[in-house]
Amino acid sequence: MSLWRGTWRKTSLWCSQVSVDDWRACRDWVTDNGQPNLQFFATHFGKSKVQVADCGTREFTDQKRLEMTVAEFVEQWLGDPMQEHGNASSHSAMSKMSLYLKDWHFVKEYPEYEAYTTPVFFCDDWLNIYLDNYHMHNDPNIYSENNEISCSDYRFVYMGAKGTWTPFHADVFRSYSWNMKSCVYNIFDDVNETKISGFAETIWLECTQEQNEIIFVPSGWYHQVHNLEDTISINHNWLNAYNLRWVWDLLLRDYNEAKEYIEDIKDICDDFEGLCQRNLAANTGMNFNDFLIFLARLSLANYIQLHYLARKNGNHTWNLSPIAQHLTFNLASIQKIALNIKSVEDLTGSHGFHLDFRETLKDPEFFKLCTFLGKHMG
Ligand SMILES: O=C(O)CCC(=O)C(=O)O
Repeated sequence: MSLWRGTWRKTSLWCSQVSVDDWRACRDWVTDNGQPNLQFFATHFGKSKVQVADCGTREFTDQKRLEMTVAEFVEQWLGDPMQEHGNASSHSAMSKMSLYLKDWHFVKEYPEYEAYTTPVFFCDDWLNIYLDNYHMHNDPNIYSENNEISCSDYRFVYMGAKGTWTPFHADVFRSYSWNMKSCVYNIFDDVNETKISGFAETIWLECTQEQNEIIFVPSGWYHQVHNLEDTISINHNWLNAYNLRWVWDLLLRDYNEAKEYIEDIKDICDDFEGLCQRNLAANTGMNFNDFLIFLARLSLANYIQLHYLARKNGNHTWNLSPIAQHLTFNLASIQKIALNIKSVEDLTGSHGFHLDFRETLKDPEFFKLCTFLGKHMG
């Protein structure tokens, strides 16, 4: 994997060997000689519909995506000499492709299977616990089945043969990501000054990720991945109090871009602001309203946990405990962003939002959100 960052940030990259011996993913998904156990996937999860990238065909900044079942994907992989040996020799159009199964919402689809447990460092994950209880989009006009599947959570499985790859990108919502390889290696591709402006001032990091190692990618770090061996990996994107600010900065930037892009139809548009927000949701994955409701529900959940802690430990020092400090920090971070949002003129004027706290408190999904938050706080 190679990572790029501007010189203005100080966060670092690390790999860690975690104890994964008890993960079903490490037992069931890998053969005794360390290869992906493709037959296991075809037999147990063959009917799942998945997104597969054709690594040989670029589409905008990503790769062309196809939809197929896991059984079809495995069949292509096993029947395709290019997938097996990393060099093309077949005549069919399909076999010239280098297919990479991506963004499979495996945990969402097979919750009972319990393929792995999220390592403790990555459990403070507001994005996925939120999406376990709510849809990201609050506006029914934005809701579409496909969209809801693609943003139903950010816990993914990837599978690809040697030679498959992921182009240079920064992650969705500028979230953190962690990535664990069951069997894999990564290395960096040809990215240079002609492709990325400011490249000369950047710092490049390059590493080979071995089997069972985890990589943490900080918010906003551009990276790309090349599989040097046949690979299965688990990837999560997540947000918490430490990187929320990145989301707001991204939303604001993308909103301004979306607005500028359709500025010329402003006068003939009945609901120009609504259109900007719909485009923002479609392109970035959430809009201002989605983000505000996310923040409001999480601040309330953090507040309730803090309140619960205060009542449980009635002494004067309860607020000095690490959990209380963490919850207070969470609330302070949300407040900081909320104040920043308030200061954006357009938003406060024309884009108020409404969340009924009384109704929220009665909502069983909100109760679950609070419970998850409490559980992850330890
Ligand atoms: O493993 C891959 O191919 C891509 C993973 C990635 O870039 C990510 O999780 O952000």
